[in-house]
Amino acid sequence: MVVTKHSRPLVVGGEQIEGPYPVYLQGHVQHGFGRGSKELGIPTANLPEDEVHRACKNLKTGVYFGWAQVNDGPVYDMVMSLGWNPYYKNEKLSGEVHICHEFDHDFYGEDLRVVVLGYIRPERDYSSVDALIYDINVDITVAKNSMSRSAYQKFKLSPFFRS
Ligand code: ADP
Ligand code: RBF
Ligand code: MG
Repeated sequence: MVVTKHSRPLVVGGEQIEGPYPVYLQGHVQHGFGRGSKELGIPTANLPEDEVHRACKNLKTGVYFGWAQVNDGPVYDMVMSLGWNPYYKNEKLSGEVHICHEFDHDFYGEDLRVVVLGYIRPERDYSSVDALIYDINVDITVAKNSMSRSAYQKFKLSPFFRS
C-alpha cells in the first residue's frame, strides 16, 4: 500500500481575529479516556463535560488553537481537539487541550483556562496511530505559526488569565 501524507497549510486564519473567536473556556481538568496520550508525547488535559457542550454551541467539532493557562502559571500555546475522536470511535464528546510546554507534573483537578482563537482542521479517522500523531505535530506547528501574529499575541495578556 502506498501511504502519502497530504501537504497542509502551515498558517491558518486571518491577520485579524473574527467571530466566533475569541471563545473562552474554563474548568477543572478531568480524567480522560486513559489511552496513554502522554506515552505518545501528546498529553491532553480534558475539559469538563458541561464546558465541552457550551463550547459546541459556538464551535463545530474539529481541531483548534489558542492560549492556555493552568492556575496562575504562564500562558502557553495550545492545540485542542473538540469532538468524537473518530480514530477511537468515542461515544462521548470530548474537549482535550494539549499545552505546548513540558510540565514536570500532572495537574488533574486544577484550574484550566483556554482562549480559542482559530480553527485548524476537521477531525479525521486514521489508518494508524502514527498517522494521527504525525498530524497532531503538524497542528502544533500550525498553531505556533498562526499565533505569532500580533492580533493573536495580544490575547496572551487578556485579563481572563490570572496574573
Ligand atoms: P487522560 O486520558 O487522563 O486525559 P493523558 O495521557 O491525556 O490522560 O494525560 C493528560 C494529563 O497530563 C493532563 O490532565 C495533565 O494533568 C497532564 N499533562 C502534563 N503535561 C501536559 C501538557 N503539556 N498538556 C496537557 N496535559 C498535560
Ligand atoms: N482524534 C481523532 O480521532 N482524530 C483527529 O483528527 C484528532 N485530532 C487531534 C488533534 C489534536 C491537536 C489533539 C490534541 C488531539 C486530537 N485527537 C484526534 C484526539 C486523540 O485521538 C487523543 O488525544 C488521543 O488520546 C491521542 O492519543
Ligand atoms: Mg487527555
